[in-house]
Amino acid sequence: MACRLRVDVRQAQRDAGLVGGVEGRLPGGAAPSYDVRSEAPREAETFGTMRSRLETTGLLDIADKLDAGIRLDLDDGTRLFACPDLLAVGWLANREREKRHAGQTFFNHNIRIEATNVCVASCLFCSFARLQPGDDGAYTLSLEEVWDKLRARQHQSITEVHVVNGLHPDLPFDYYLELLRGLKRIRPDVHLKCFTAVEIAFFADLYGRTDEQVLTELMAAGLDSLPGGGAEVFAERVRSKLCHDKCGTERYLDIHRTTHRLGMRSNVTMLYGHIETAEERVDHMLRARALQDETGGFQAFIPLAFHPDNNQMRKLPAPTAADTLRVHAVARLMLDNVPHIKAFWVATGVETAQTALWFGVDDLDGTVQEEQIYHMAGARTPAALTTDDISRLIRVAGREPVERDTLYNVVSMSA
Ligand code: V47
Repeated sequence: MACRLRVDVRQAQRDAGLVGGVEGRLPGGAAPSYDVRSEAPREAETFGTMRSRLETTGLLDIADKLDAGIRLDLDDGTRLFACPDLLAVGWLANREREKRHAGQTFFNHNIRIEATNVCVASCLFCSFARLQPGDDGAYTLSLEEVWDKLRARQHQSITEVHVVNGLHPDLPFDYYLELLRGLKRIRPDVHLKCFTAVEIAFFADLYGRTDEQVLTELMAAGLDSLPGGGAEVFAERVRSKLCHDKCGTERYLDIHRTTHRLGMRSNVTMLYGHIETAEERVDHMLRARALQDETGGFQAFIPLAFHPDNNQMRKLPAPTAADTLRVHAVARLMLDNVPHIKAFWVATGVETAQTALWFGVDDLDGTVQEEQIYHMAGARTPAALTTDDISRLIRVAGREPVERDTLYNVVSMSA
């Protein structure tokens, strides 16, 4: 359906309640001014135009639901994915973003450590894992090598270390406990966001503990929160095809439930742009939303753009920028109870992440030094960004940079 883009300024002003009784006259008799210096008519114009545009694209009932604080459901979500008017979807998401955060855009100063890529799981999308310790490209860092990565950055004001590993069959549990203790010895103030729920499940099975025991022991050693990795797509159809031999959806969610009960925060991700349908994307978001209703422990939802290089799904094309913008926007609209929608710039590309700041996104992750999972899967994004780079990207996009720590305490507003 074609969009009606012509601006009916008078109708817009009437819709927005800005025009008094006399046709075409503002209260006091002044003719309406469309000068750039006059904000109210321009706002009214935007509002009225968007209402008619939403009506044309069939999204007006969704806009009304959002205004009334009524939650969107599976059908609403799939319609948002099907709607050809990407800007209308983005406009709705941006409204929700601005209600929560105005123009503020968060990021942190973090490094990534991937201590081993040896992994017993055979996820089709993964370019990072090596099945056996001796396989070409397989590596496992010694604890000293892990700690050296943080020591080498003593001069940097890093606030977070994000650790993600393969599922290594032979390392003792002590390796992970010591890894955390050592990082805290080097930088007691640094936040350790380590091990996906999939790794927690693997540790529990390998070392004969419950998920809760694993989490408790890791917390005692210095773990502060869990990253959102390993969620992929919750729908069983997709999960059984992509990653049948790792922790399933219910256990993933239950580990986050336990994490929150133990007092830690976590994130939740969604790997998109491969074989999943729009319904499965929305279903994924709804399952995350349901757990968030129970616990309130998720800080951010992070859509992760699939990268096809060097893995078993390499015949698939990578998701387009338009799809990326839409996924983030729909996430903002569906996940009314998750405070932050993060664009992981390493995966989306810097330019698309920057644009997404007007499509529901309020967080850009961080400096992400030393990332490998995406770069091995063909990401052409820089190896890292500085805090100055990120601040500039945000400012140039017309948003306000806020350096945060992992728990969203403000580190610096003038970053
Ligand atoms: O779980 C692996 C994904 C995840 C590919 O919590 C791939 O703040 C695309 O979870 N193409 C790990 N994605 C990264 C992760 C993450 C990233 C940023 C922030 C946070 C957070 C968490 O990377 C895996 C998997 O879903 N992944 N291979 C690939 N070829």
